[in-house]
Amino acid sequence: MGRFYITTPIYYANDAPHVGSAYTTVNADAMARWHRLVGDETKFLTGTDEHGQKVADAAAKNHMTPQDWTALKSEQFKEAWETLNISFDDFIRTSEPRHYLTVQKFLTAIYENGYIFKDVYKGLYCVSCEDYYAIETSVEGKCPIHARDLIEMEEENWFFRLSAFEERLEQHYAKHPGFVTPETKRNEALSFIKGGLRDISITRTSISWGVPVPWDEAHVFYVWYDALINYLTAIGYGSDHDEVAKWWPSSHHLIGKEISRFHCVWWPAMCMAAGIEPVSHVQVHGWLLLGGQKLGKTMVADGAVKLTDIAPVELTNEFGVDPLRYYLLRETSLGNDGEFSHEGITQRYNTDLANNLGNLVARVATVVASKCGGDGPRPKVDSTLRPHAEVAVSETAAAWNDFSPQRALEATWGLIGATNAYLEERAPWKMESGDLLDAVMGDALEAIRLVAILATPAMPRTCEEIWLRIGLAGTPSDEVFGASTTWGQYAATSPIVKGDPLFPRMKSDA
Ligand code: ME8
Repeated sequence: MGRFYITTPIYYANDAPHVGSAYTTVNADAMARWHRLVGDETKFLTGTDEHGQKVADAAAKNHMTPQDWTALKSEQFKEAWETLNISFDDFIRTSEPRHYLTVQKFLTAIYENGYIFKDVYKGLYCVSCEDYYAIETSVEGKCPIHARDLIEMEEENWFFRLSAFEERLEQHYAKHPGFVTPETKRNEALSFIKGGLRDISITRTSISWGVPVPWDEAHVFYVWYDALINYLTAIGYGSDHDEVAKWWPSSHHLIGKEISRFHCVWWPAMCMAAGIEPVSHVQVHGWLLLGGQKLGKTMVADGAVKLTDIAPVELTNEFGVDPLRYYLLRETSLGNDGEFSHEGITQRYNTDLANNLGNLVARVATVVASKCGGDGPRPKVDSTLRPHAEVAVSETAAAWNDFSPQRALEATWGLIGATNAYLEERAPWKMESGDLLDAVMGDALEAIRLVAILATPAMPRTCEEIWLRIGLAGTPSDEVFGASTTWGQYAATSPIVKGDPLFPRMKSDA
């Protein structure tokens, strides 16, 4: 049994959640569920990033205090995640006292180690990114990500001596080849480091909504500097229930590619400066796009899309929770960008879920209920389906372990396809009741049992439903993976239930 600590970025509490934030959260959830399924001690953290100019502006615009505003917004995130059946173990809000304590302890350690100094900062700032841009990286004076005007800022700030960590970061990357995946993102981060690092301003006096700097109360920490530390707050860094030694060596940050510089360059350097090891792994993913652009709240604000078209709760009303989860995990390989569309979800739904999985469960249940006396027969030890099942189990497991939900689901759906083909060839619906028919149906039921275990991280409720329908007790998550996934264990404890279609077909113009 291993350990697995997975985190999502903490989402800005300036607006409502959307399908882009759901993308990361569903992926992290599926990975957490996979690790729980294989028996790993697992901790899954998500939360909201509540400080900074952007959140303070949103609160002011809505005539609320930042405290009341962020309380409201963090509830909206929690509600969305509950709707999507997200199994987080902890939800952190950066305005919580436990986070203030950790931030102040962690940054005081860096200060005392001599890596923080005072200087004047002048530069162009994007409030949407909460980040400075050099003139060269701006696009005609606008932010390259949000295409918004950059604001000129000049402040006396405390700085972090990032430049002192170039060599140590390079050494860390060399020593830990899997530190950042996929490799393209690792190479990008590494070449950024090799290009030379500039010291960074880490405090602000222009706003008061932030964590106060303990050695200079006129300043608050810059939002990114407090935000990154959330990953340590949740495991009790510096508190009397400190579990850093327990979780940090098995820690994984799942993040979108636009925040990789913060996580793959600044964050490991901050950890080194504070005297702790960096996080063990950063998994970078690509973007959901709409019309080729990064889908997000800025698009809603600019009127390019309605929030209801990209709000997770609206989408689950339209497609169902598990179909949306499936689509987000299956459609694009983690690391690449992918175009998001209602047509795309409908197509996946009709093909993979209604035609392949739903149809398999329905046809097996119908034949067993009408021709096998209702109870599912046992599988054959030497079934021709067995090698397909063995490949599916090992490839699905390898892919989940490798942070590749798309490949995992492809492998699981390979077994669904093989089982449908097996049934087509034998046409049990035309066979007479008897041993021959029982043998075919036992094999198909065993394949369905295995699919229900393998697809659990992606579609937990559907898999529980399938489990019940094929007459098994408990849930697929009660099983001990490995022991439960060897061929031949299907043994019903109750009669097969036909039930309504799991995925009624949708009109393709839905
Ligand atoms: O950046 N496609 O918060 P944020 C895929 N608070 N993922 C997307 C996406 C899209 N179109 N849009 C958003 C912040 N995401 C900081 C993080 S962490 C210490 C601080 C996901 O609300 C993706 O994971 O802007 C991205 O990195 C994150 O939401 C950004 O969320």
